[in-house]
Amino acid sequence: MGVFRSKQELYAVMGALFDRLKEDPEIVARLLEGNLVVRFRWHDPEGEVTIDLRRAPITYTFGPSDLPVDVEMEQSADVAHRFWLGELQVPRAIATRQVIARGSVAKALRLLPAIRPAFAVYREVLKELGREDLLSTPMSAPKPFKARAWWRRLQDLLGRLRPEPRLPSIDFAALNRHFIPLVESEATPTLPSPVPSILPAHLPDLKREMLRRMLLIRAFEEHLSRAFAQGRLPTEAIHLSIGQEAVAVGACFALQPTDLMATTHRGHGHMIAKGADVDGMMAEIYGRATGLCKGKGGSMHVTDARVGALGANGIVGASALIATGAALASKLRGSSSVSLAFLGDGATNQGMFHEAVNFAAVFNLPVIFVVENNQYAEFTPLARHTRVTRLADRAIAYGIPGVQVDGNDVWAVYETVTEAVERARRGEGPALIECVTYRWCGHVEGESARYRSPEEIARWQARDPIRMWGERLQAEGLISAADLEALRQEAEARVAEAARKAEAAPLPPPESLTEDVFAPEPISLYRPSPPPPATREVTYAQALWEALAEEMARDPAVFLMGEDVSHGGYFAVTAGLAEEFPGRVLDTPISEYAIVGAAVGAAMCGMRPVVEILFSDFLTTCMDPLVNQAAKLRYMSGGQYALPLVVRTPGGAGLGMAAQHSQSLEALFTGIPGLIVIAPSTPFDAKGLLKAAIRSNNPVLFFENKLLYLQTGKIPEGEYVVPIGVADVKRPGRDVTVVALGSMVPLALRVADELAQEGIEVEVIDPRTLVPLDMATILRSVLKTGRLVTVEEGTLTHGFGAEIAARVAETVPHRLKAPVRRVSAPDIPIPYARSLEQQAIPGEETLRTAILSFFESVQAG
Ligand SMILES: Cc1ncc(C[n+]2csc(CCOP(=O)(O)OP(=O)(O)O)c2C)c(N)n1
Repeated sequence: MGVFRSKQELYAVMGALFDRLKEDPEIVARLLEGNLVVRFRWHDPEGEVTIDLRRAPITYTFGPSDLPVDVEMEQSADVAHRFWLGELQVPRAIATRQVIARGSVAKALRLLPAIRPAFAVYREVLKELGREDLLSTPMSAPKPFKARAWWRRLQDLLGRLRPEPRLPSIDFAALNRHFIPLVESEATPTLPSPVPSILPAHLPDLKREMLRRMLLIRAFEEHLSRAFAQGRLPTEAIHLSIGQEAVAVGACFALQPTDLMATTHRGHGHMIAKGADVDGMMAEIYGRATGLCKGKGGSMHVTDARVGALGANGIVGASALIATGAALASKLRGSSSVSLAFLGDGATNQGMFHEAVNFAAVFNLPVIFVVENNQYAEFTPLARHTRVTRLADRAIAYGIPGVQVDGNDVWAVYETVTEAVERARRGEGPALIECVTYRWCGHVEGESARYRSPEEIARWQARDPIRMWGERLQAEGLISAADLEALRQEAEARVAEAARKAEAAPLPPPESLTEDVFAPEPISLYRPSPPPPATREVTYAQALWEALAEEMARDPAVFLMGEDVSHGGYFAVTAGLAEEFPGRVLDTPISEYAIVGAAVGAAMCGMRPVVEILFSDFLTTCMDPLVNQAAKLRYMSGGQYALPLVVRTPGGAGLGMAAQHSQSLEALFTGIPGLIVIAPSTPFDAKGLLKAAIRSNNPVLFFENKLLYLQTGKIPEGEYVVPIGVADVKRPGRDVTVVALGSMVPLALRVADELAQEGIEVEVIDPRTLVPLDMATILRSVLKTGRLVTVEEGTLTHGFGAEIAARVAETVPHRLKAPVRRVSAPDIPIPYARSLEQQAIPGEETLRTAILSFFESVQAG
């Protein structure tokens, strides 16, 4: 028997208490807010009371009642007694099954603060009833910890009788495994040093070398054509440039080894002309470990950084942006190197091309755009993809020189490009050169489409650039017919040797699969360390400003670029930096492709661009440079390039800017391998993580929530960085884990503080870095609490919460006491009207309800 010896005694005490409570107007008013019918069931002794909190006066009935009950709590009379003494935390009692709750428990728990004054009343009632003994008597009921200890003992016993399957032990280090190599060295990865020029200075030799190189390209591609037809290449995408060799050789021979070149899917000729290693190229196209890109790029992406190549590229138009970025790097460094982009006639209809040329013109960059007009964009002839008959005229729109040249005349190409290169080297800016030529083969090997007449092909083959150049050299007396034949045989032998080596070379080792996704990073940027004391109060925006200023002062390779950044950008984050760092804060045209694309090119050349995309919604207008270039070029090049760039961008709703200026797109980008994604929530983290991001050797997408810009918080006085890939436990707690992103972190902390008043201890975790994710910290918390809520401003489906929930579920399915709750915006665009916008963004109430729902019984109703 416990504290109450009989049902009558229990009813007498509770009745006296309820009578007192229903006379207290303040308590009554608060209780009526619940609009509930509550039933308490007691056992030991058994009894029950139904209390109607729907209207005044409050009524209660001991024993059976027909009232429709909203919530029912079942417990021993001793537990009830401890509750009224104020000694019991109800949510924890529910969690430990001392109280069995059914129905609208979350709603009922909200009444807890209202009932708190009743604890004093209960003590008075006990005194009035002459039961002072119960105030001081040690409880006969087991205390919670004792109950748990008893439960554990029982489990042990049962376990011995019928051993439970053991949970697999958790490898926390494996949970945080990522593909970023961490090294002790702080050195910045650099491009390999350029190989010395192999171009002869003596003009007749140079002319002969042009012929040799064109023959080599022809032999190389003829071999690929045969190998493809025989099924010896591991690809369905081989784009040959047979018939266009004069463009490749004429243009590349106009460049120095330190000049840079970016090309397209049809880039074999350009690469060989620039001096790429033929064995390495062949092995790459055969998909071998000895390939220039270790078998990760293939024909469309082959590259050799040692010869100043910035890669072939599978995205039509991308080469223009990458070369522009390389030229920007050259200009910022005060270097004399020039860059050159090859692109097709079809690419001149690409937005990337137009943004690149305009950008290059505006900044007067040393870049040459060589449009290789081979008459077709895939199967569509020039006249059907543009009304511009002379593609060189496209230059007029951008105020730069545009020249058309016979692309089958290697000397004409060479002279024209040389002039443009010298002009660019003198600082006179970009030029566009249209080389009119023709491809003899299909767009892609194996092509069956018939869109060209045999007569048309024959007409162009009659102007074979190699034959024409050979005849000219013979006419100039520089070679004989026998020399020509010897050169042809030499080229074929060279290619045959490369093919033989490639076929004998090993396949890439399996372990190389996950290598080269990211460049090596200094381990210091990832190592958790105790944070320095934060003493100085600043806004989030000010913290970002300090990070930018400090890193610009620290590293001359860092520069800023974006729309109106010299004026501070839309949210004034960069204000004043242009004055402090003249020439290193660049206001760009409204060209998001160009902003990020040029950052990619500049980063490949060793700069550390930090660009601002005005609103994260506009990331959609630079998806290619981010997703296909920044995130992929290291991997596709087999680790030849590093891409140390940061894209800062404000996101989130709350400013009445509707669906195209309010999205939270963080989750979208976490599924792109090769990108680091960061979303800090405090000034401390914003500064420390932005500094780490700028020092990172990899592309970082840095989300800043607009509503946080004016939030204040303390930061340390001196130098610090916040480690990448390390989550922060913003508030410890035992009962529920809340993983909150960005703007949801302060909200989660407010809710956690409130719930603490009601006895629920919420642990709030801010991952800070979404990629790489510190899953170990999240999981350790979930193992402690057994309950997980994720809260994000983004939408539900495929949200970040989904990923966390899935990872927790697959790692510790049996440790969750209840299913994971996800709090997010609904799957809708963000609306304009303030009331609707507020409805869309997760608020405190939604989060609170999600947390409290854990304490509702599953047998509700
Ligand atoms: C952005 C993009 N759109 C479409 C394609 C598919 N595609 C590959 S090559 C090609 C034709 C490109 O024509 P052009 O620029 O004239 O170059 P060419 O193939 O003639 O060398 C197309 C449409 C692509 N790779 N990238």
